[in-house]
Parts: sequence; C-alpha cells; structure tokens
Amino acid sequence: MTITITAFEKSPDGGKGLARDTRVRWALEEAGLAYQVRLVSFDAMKQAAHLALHPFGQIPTYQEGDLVLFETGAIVLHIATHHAGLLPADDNARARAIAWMFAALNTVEPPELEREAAIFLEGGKPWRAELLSLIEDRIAVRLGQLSAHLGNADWLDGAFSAGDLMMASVLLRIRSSGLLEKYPNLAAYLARGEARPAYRRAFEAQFAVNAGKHL
Ligand code: GTB
Repeated sequence: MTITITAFEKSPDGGKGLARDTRVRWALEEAGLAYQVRLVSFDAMKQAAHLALHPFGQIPTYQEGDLVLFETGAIVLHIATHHAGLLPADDNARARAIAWMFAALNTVEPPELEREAAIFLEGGKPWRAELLSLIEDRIAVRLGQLSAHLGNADWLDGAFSAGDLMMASVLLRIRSSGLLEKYPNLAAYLARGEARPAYRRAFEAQFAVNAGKHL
C-alpha cells in the first residue's frame, strides 16, 4: 500500500531538518518503507482539503490506504508497531521504548517549544530576557536528568528504538541554542542518531526540497 506523507512546500528552516516531517521520514527509512511526499503551502494547510486530514491544519500527515493519521507520535508509533526495526520484541522493553517516545514529546519537547515561542513571539518585550532564562533553566533540568539516565550507554534503553528516534529528533531542535554543549554524552547520542544511514536518507530527502528556501 502506498504511503504518502505531507511536508512543508518551503520549510522555514531552509532544510535544516527541524520540521516534523523529518522524524516521520526517519522512521519510514528505518523500517525500509518507500513513501511519497505531498508538499503543502502554509495557505493550503488551512484549507478544507488538508483540514480533512489534519484537524489542526499542520504537517506532517500520513496516509496509507484508508488510514489517515496526524501527530508525529502516533505516526511513528504506527510505523514502529507494524514494521520491524523500531521496537523491541520483548513486551516490557517495547513498553519502555514507547515510554521514551512519550518522554521526548511530553517532557523534553514542551519547554523547547516555550523557548521558541519566547524568542519568536516575545520580541521587544521587557520581560523577554528573564522569561528566556527561566525557560532555559527548565530545559537544563531535563537535559541534566536525561544525561544522567543515558550515562555511557549508546541508546536510552538497550538497542536503538523509536524512543531514541523521537528523543534525538527533539534534541536536534535545540542544538543551535548551545544548551546541549554542557552534556557531552547527549551531544554524542545525537551524533550517533544523525550518523544512522536511515537518518541521513531522511535528512537528504527533506534537504532536497528545502535547501536555501528560507522564509
Ligand atoms: N504535535 C504535532 C506533531 O507532532 O505532529 C505538531 C505538528 C506541528 O507543529 N507542525 C508544524 C506546522 O505544521 C510543522 S513542524 N506548522 C504550521 C502551522 O501550525 O500552521 C514545526 C516546525 C516548523 C518550523 C521549524 N523550523 O523552521 O525550524 C521547526 C519546526
């Protein structure tokens, strides 16, 4: 069955791979699945045709036969559940890998999003610097805890899993902040994720669409 995802026609990051279609592309590549990409503009995302696929008018979406999915957590979990390579066979290990997916999305990513909102939406406000500092402290707490858990291990819980895919995707988003630099094991973890051939293919595919198309 053909898999079709949606992605930005023109990603605001100009091809750095930070838009959320990259994590879905990565999961598809890890699973060895061919997929098609339908590019959508910001305007098209808010039109009825796209809203029928994604109630919040965002990318990415995932279509496979009759199935239409939105939310990268749900999409990556669907791919990981139906194909080998992203979740362990053992029930408990599988549950823990899924817990790491949720941890990435619900515990580590939210303060990163708050930081981006403070940077992009609070420009010129007198409280911006103080707000940013408070948010960055909260991010540092999470990074410190994650770093302590990872220790010298390659991945969060045994072999590479969808939990690592999601965590690395979320860490990528704050690499440019410099906040990761205090945690060499997290920086190395991220580099290991990026070095995976499946990630490279995913990155190159989105780069081919977006290179140089900064908004
Ligand atoms: N929780 C949803 C999920 O995980 O799927 C969030 C989806 C989402 O935020 N999608 C964004 C979107 O469609 C694109 S990824 N935004 C358009 C809109 O809401 O109107 C967020 C994103 C965008 C750009 C960059 N960048 O340029 O660096 C990074 C991340």
